[in-house]
Amino acid sequence: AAKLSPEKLLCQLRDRVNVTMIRGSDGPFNSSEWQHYLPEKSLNETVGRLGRCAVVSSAGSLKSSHLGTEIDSHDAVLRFNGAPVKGFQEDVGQKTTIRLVNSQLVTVEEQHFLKDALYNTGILIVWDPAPYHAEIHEWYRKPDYKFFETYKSYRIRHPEQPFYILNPKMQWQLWDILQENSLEHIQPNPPSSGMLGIVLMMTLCDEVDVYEFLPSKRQTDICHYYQKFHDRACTMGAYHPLLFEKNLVKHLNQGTDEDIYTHGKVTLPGFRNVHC
Ligand code: NCC
Repeated sequence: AAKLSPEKLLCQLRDRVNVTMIRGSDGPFNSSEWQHYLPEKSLNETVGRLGRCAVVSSAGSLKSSHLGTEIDSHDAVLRFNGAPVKGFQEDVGQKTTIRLVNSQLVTVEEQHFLKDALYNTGILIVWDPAPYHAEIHEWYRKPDYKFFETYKSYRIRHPEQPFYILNPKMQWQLWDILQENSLEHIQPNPPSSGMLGIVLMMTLCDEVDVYEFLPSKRQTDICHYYQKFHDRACTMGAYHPLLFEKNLVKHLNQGTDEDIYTHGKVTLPGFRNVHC
């Protein structure tokens, strides 16, 4: 399998990865049991048209990066899971426009998720690993984590905060493209929150700067910038096909290698600026 050119690859991503949120009109969410839980406005209506966006990975290499001001200069900032800003502004900034969380966090860390003020800023989006190319109904009956009840509890506590459920179709549409563009066989696990978030922002923004997804000279075995925990798998991947994701993002980078080395920064075009 020969790798596609960056231009062709961008077209594939634009045309084959359908980034949508579950709407109240989508079965099985159109039942009385779900009435009023899903946001009425679409994500597009909620965020509007975004110019320059930043995606901030949770990597340990953000530590001592002093990237905070640069990150906050973007029109919108995407963060992941429990990644904090308080106490870390200097390195990661303080703006949070969207927070993408996995369903494991929402269920296993339920009490934190429902009570920690960290989650009350910006737009929340939750995603859950679905079976390969499963129909929404099949996934709904057997989600990887049973996060639906906690989702509803959160919506009752914070009815004004936009909180979406990512349509699980996109994870496998994206995985297929990852597989087609790598020489090795990839284990059939969904992409990481990081990769899902990058493609999400490419659909919403004119331009996307991604920080420390491709590690800079500060690369470290420390998993997160906010914890003392060491694990190489955080950067290289274990469950998620992280290494393949990073190769793909490197291939698409429109910035310089110098920017990767010094800032851990990759620049990608938004899909509305991709012409096929
Ligand atoms: O660690 P996590 O990821 O929350 O990180 C978010 C995204 O940042 C990128 N990353 C992170 C660390 C690192 N050293 N290098 C990186 O490039 C990755 O793209 C990653 O996706 C996840 O993807 O949802 C993940 O979530 C955690 C965990 O569930 C949450 O933090 C909630 O506690 C997973 N860890 C475990 O299950 C132990 C992780 O595997 C994937």
